[in-house]
Amino acid sequence: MKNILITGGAGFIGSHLVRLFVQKYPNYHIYNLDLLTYAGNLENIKDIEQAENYTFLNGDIADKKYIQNIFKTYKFDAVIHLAAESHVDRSITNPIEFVMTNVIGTVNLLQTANQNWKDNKTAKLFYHVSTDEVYGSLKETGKFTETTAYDPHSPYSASKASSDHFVRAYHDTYGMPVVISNCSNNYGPNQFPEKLIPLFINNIQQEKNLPVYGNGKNVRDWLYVEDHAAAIDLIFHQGKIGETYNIGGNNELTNIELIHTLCKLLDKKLGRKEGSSKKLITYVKDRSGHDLRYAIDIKKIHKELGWQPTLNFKEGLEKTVDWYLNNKEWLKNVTSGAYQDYYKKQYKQR
Ligand code: NAD
Ligand code: TDX
Repeated sequence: MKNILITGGAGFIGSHLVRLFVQKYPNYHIYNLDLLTYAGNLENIKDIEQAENYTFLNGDIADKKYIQNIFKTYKFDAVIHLAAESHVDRSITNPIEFVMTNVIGTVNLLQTANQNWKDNKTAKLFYHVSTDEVYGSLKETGKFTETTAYDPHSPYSASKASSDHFVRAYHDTYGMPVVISNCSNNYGPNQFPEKLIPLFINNIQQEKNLPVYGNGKNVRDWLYVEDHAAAIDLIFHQGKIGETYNIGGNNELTNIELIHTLCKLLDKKLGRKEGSSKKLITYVKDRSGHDLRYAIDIKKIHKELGWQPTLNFKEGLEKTVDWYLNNKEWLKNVTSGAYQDYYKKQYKQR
């Protein structure tokens, strides 16, 4: 029996990972620690909440006393750390929150794990889940590898870069058994509708404008969320201590290409005339510090661990759209209340 702490398991990627681990590993006990911020939602993991090998813990990763207590009580063998503030636009208006959770929270977890594991590090692991945004922005060619120099531009990516550095510092200084992965843009069910794909699915349904930042030519490399969870599973079990693995979808698209595909698909699914959703596209003021292009070289994880994406973008996008259309209640719940204020503030000057 292994006791595994997964942080951020009520969020988008975390909920898919918690489900995978609870169902696939009955001999692990999964402790899901989440503060349930605006982005955390227990509905995301409702189907597994009664499982015998699952416990939900409601707390803040930056709360020193709380984290010390749960480490003492549950004697974790491993941590898979996903809890974070994750939206770039919010980091531009509220950078301190990103420092508190992404930097202080991560160091607090590292420090507590290190204290608790210092006499016996055998079979322990601190797995830090990070992003490709730490590498900065690419021009038209080239891809991020594990040795690309860090060059973050947004408060979000700067906070994630900082947390990555602390994870490596704990490995180098204290011999903490760590592993890091840096992944490209995820999409799929349960993603909060502040991120491009679910935001636009929601707006198209409601026939609201689709606010495209700048000229729409920024490029992202999209990966279906379950493929990311599968990569984390593989790295957790077979990754080498102290190593970094890049994870990506081999699927680069300009935002406008993606948006056109999404519009066409939704016209079909909603039984609307072809071309009607496209009319909602509105070019708005660009995001400050907007990175032009992200692309991930997945050679290392492919060669060493045999991982590659399994879903192509067409299948993944269709599954995603179907999920949102079949879960209108979920979408309605998360877009009521505070979301309305966020939306007004974020998009009013654009
Ligand atoms: P998300 O915003 O959907 O979920 C984050 C979760 O963390 C939420 O459930 C929230 O309640 C929880 N949380 C926030 N602050 C907390 C705190 N102080 N203490 C405890 N819990 C807290 O994020 P996501 O998109 O699922 O991303 C998960 C992780 O993966 C993040 O670390 C992110 O940087 C990384 N990542 C995301 C993507 C992506 O495309 N979404 C890509 C690469 C890496
Ligand atoms: O309203 C919008 N209009 C728009 O044009 C929004 C919300 C986004 N965009 C653009 C900005 C980006 O070029 O779409 C692209 C994708 O934007 P986001 O969904 O905000 O994602 P991004 O900024 O690329 O970051 C994501 O990928 C890496 C996640 O939010 C991060 O958590 C992850 O680390």
